[in-house]
Amino acid sequence: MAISLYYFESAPPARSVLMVIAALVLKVDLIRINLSNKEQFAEKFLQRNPTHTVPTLDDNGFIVWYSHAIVQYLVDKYGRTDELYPKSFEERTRVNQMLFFETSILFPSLARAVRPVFYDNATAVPDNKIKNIEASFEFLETFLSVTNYLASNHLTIADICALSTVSTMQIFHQVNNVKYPKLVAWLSKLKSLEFYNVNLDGIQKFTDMFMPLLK
Ligand SMILES: N[C@@H](CCC(=O)N[C@@H](CS)C(=O)NCC(=O)O)C(=O)O
Repeated sequence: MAISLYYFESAPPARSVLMVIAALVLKVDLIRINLSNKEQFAEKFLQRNPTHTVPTLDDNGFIVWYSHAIVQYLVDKYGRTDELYPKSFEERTRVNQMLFFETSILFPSLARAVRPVFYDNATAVPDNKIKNIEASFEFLETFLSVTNYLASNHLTIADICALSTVSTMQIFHQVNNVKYPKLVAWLSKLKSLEFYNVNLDGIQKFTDMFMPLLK
């Protein structure tokens, strides 16, 4: 049996896992769950993940859902080194801290911005949602003035999870170079890495779905 990832390329959390898989050079079977067709509610998928979200990983029958838990698991189990998710207690805590920031502040500021457009017929991202995104950018800029990457001076899974979210925000709201020079530099450094290629298809599909809805 193999490792399977249930994904939808437009979903940023799924793209975080795709990028970590690419960074680890793992062989994983990709199973597309088309959220636009509500395939996540199929009984077979709900048995694997009752919360009906992508990404969901099936490693020879061991099921993990929630992108942050999946990337932690993949590096712990399959990483040739622990660099992306260090085992040292303090370093790992710093990475976990940033993963919690990603899941509780950064990603929700994206989700809350796009929801009115996708689901409530809004034709622009509401100003207060843009303000939340800007607040997230300010946090990221502050983190990056302490260390070169979000959780340490080297790349970790925290950077990759944040990258999928920020690169999606950039579709409709650019990161200002003057206000956030460190964040802009971090983005361009990460986008030059080889694993970033697997993010591009999803960014394009998200753009194709989202931008025509704006006036
Ligand atoms: N915190 C979760 C979020 C996953 C999530 O919300 N995925 C969305 C797509 S971005 C989804 O699958 N939505 C389908 C649904 O809720 O039915 C993670 O990191 O995996």
